[in-house]
Amino acid sequence: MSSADPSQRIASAVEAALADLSVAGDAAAVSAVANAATGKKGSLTALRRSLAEVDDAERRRDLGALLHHAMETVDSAAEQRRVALRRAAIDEQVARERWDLTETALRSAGQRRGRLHLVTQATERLEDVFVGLGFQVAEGPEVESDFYNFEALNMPPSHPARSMWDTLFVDTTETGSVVLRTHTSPVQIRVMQEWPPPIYAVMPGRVFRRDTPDATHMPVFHQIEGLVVDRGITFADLAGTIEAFTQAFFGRDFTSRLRPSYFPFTEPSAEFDIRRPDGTWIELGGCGMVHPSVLRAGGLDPLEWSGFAFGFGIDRMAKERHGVEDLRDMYSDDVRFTGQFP
Ligand code: FA5
Repeated sequence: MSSADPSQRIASAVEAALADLSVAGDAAAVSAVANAATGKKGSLTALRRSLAEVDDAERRRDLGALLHHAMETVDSAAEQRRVALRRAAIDEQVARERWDLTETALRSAGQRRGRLHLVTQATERLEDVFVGLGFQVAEGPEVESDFYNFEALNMPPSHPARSMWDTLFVDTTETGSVVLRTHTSPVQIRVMQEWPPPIYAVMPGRVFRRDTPDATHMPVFHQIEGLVVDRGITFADLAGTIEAFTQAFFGRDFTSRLRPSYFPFTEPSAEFDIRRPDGTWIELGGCGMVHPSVLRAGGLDPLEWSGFAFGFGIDRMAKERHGVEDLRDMYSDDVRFTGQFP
């Protein structure tokens, strides 16, 4: 060790590091100061390396202990500074986002205090659009039997298409006989069984799937089913209805397309996408001509009646309409998010 007074140099290095730490303004600055003292090329590390030059074994041991303590002092001061900065950042955020309900109540006295959820607003608007096109609104149960959710929709037990829906089963004595409905399509059967044709119906409601939440998926979400049964209904009626609906709901600068697809309960089947004004597409639902077996399950003669059906995801429609990037935001109940919408 070259200096005449190494313990003095250790003390000064610690003092300088502690002074710098006390004014370090963020985590990066704290790490830089700590590194300059105890890092690979740090001042204290250099002093420790030069201990080898001290001949007196006892003095070398004393200086080693002193250095060890000095490095610990700097590292622990750095950690304390990091904790203090984190705490200050949290305090600052809490102060910034403080929400005084008394102020809110006073400010909104005499004004509207709340609003319907974006998905409820979308559902009501969808109903309005379809009622305007001559449809009636129907509803069905959220807890369904296997018969309505699958079998009557042309999916007998062990049909591979059942795996298209990650089903949540209800625990009953007869395993697999009761499900949380995976789509609104079972309401097609219920409507056919109850209403004599011609049928022009939409059926909105909540559906359930074992889906992991992400920007476009929720395990609990909403669909609106459409069912038309009449004489001489063709695929052109389906395409025309979907285009008319797209423009009525999203505006004239949106358009729709149908892509060939497969659903066991429609034949032919298609996926329904809309094109946003920026030219990008998003899938909103499935549709097709009602399968003869499904008409029969609903008690109708497929030689006399034909029809089309569709099922759209309402949450995705609300997301598109309001330019929301992530479906999960719509369920976060965060006032900073909900407050943005009229
Ligand atoms: C069906 O559920 C069919 N029942 C639709 C149908 C009805 C086809 C009538 C033919 C005739 P699919 O699984 O593709 O199809 O879901 C329809 C729409 O629901 C999707 O396009 C999407 O908009 C929405 N959707 C599906 N899964 C989720 C989810 N986990 N979260 C949010 N929306 C979803």
